[in-house]
Amino acid sequence: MKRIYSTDVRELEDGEKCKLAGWLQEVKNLGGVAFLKVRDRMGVFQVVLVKKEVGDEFDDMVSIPRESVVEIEGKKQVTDQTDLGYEILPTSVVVDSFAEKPLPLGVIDKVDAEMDTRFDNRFLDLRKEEKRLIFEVRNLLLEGIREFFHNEGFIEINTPKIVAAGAEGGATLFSVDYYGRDAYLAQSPQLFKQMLMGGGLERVYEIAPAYRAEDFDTIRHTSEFISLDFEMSFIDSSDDIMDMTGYMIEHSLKYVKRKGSDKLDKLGVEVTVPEHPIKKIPHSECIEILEELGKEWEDEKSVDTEGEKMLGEYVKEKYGTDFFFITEFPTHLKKNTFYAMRKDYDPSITTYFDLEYKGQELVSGGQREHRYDVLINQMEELELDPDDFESYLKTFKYGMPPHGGIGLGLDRFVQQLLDLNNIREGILFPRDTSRLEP
Ligand code: AMO
Repeated sequence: MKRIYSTDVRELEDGEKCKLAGWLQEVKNLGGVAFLKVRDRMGVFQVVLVKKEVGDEFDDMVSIPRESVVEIEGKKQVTDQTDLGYEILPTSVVVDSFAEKPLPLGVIDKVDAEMDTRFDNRFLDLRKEEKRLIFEVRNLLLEGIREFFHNEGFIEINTPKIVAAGAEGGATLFSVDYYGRDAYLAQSPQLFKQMLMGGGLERVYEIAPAYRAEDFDTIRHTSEFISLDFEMSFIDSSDDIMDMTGYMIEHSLKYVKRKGSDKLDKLGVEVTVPEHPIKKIPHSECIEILEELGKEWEDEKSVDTEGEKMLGEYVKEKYGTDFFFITEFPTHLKKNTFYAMRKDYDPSITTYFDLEYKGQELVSGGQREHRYDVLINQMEELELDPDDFESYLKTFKYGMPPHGGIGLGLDRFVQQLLDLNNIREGILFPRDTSRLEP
């Protein structure tokens, strides 16, 4: 007999035979009768053991340790005593694998264990529905994003994650010994995306890991994150990139709402989709707003983590939205972005922007400088050696279209979407300053 899910049993007739399987969540032994609660991917079903009918095996069955994997064959019995509206009267209960006692982590405990214990035992942690659902929603988000790019004529690409030079500056590079040569883990696929614009691919996107040796632990940084990047050619300005970003966010959030409403309900999350066009606030104006809100700076005035939070609340209150762009980033604040196009009327301002979501940076991007001479000047100004970027720079010598793109932190998207208090909650196996296993 083929195994079916607990929810499929609803479709069966009263008394019909079926085979189910899952993890034994709980045993309630009342003496003459016992109830086994078994959990599969879809929910929890109840198996009724009547001692008179089961015979000698009854005692073995009621002593199967919690979280063992069991297969049950039997027949459906309609009842109003369980949420699913039925229970199973078994003809056989087979243990596929016994769970050791005690469990390092309680699966049905109401109170969560420490984060470290949970991540050390992630396989058990994920047996909790509210943890597993995060990844079901994350999957829907990815489906929605891919559907959007497909509709818009983008192709999905894969670029190297072992690279010769950093795209985002030296401070957060992870070194790799590459057959005796110096190499690094890629911080961003940006330079490759740009080379593909030189290659005539015009519209590309990638969803892949990016690596940053962040030397501090925060609730929004990890050493390995999934970067969603797109790049497009023949743009008029960075407005085209912001529009595309906004439509992508809108499409993917609508997709999640449409396909995952039951999951969002269970997680108690309401998703709001941004209206077009997403509000744009120039960086200088953000500083003025923060000054009015009473923010104080120790160093130079910029939108720091505290500022982002304050602006997020301000925009939510004033415009009723979770999203806004910070535009026109000053050149000197985007230190490593030698590739950023600057405003023609004022080179101290770039065409670069961030997209903020619930008071946290989600996206960074802008229009790239595609003119070879200007690019070399900008590199020299930042004291970068063009020789280190030779294979990248070559692309600009032989015909490069105006282009731009973004990088979006997918894990942050999940974090903010589901109001998770830590980015790690939305990552299966997070990597940070202390965690390398599992
Ligand atoms: P940036 O460095 O701003 O831009 O990164 C883009 C987005 O990636 C996410 N992010 C992170 N998420 C988790 N942990 C981290 N350590 C981490 N670092 C970054 C953020 C951020 O907004 N090359 C540009 C993109 C481009 O212009 O195409 C870049 O990587 O959500």
